[in-house]
Amino acid sequence: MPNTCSMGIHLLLEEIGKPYEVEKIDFASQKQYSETYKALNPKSKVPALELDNGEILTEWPAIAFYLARSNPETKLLPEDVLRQARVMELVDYITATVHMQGFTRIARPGNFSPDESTHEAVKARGLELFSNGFKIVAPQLKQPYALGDFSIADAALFYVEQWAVRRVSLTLPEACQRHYDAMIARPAVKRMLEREAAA
Ligand SMILES: N[C@@H](CCC(=O)N[C@@H](CS)C(=O)NCC(=O)O)C(=O)O
Repeated sequence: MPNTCSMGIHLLLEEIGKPYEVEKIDFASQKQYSETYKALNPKSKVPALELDNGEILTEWPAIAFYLARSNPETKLLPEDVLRQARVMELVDYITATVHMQGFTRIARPGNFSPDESTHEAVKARGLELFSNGFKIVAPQLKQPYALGDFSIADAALFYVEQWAVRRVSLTLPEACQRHYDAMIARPAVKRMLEREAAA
């Protein structure tokens, strides 16, 4: 689904540059809850990656880790184990906290409270958590990419920055804006965004 967290995985596939196929899971028609999709991914979430051997891999960090480790020539993960742990630390913070705790409250308040009268308050709390995430990440960012060299953490940071800029009109801290600008300039990011816009 364009403009969801799967754009980070879509971007990694573009960075790797090997042939892949995309199937749009249209949220407007609730395709994520269709029996066909649930047979592949009972969690009804994107992204899901079908491998050449037919296995289905889900969860953003697991998919990104798999893509990085199975394409070592692309250096999407550093070799040093501590640097690798630092990449996973940032990926986890973005996917589990900034996205799932912050942005999901804004996009899907019903997941946090069945009572519609509380939804504006849930969204406001989501915006606080989401924007606080950038404030926590910003001081640790290196240049030009989050941990110096480009890694899967940049694809994770990019998708939440894209939401901040395009979906909630949040002013990013300077270091995150600089990171976002560096990402937007990458040819693979441009290709991914063009493909998603056309989907
Ligand atoms: N923990 C999952 C979360 C994925 C997720 O929340 N995806 C959202 C899009 S950003 C989704 O598929 N939402 C569909 C729904 O909730 O109906 C991951 O890391 O991949």
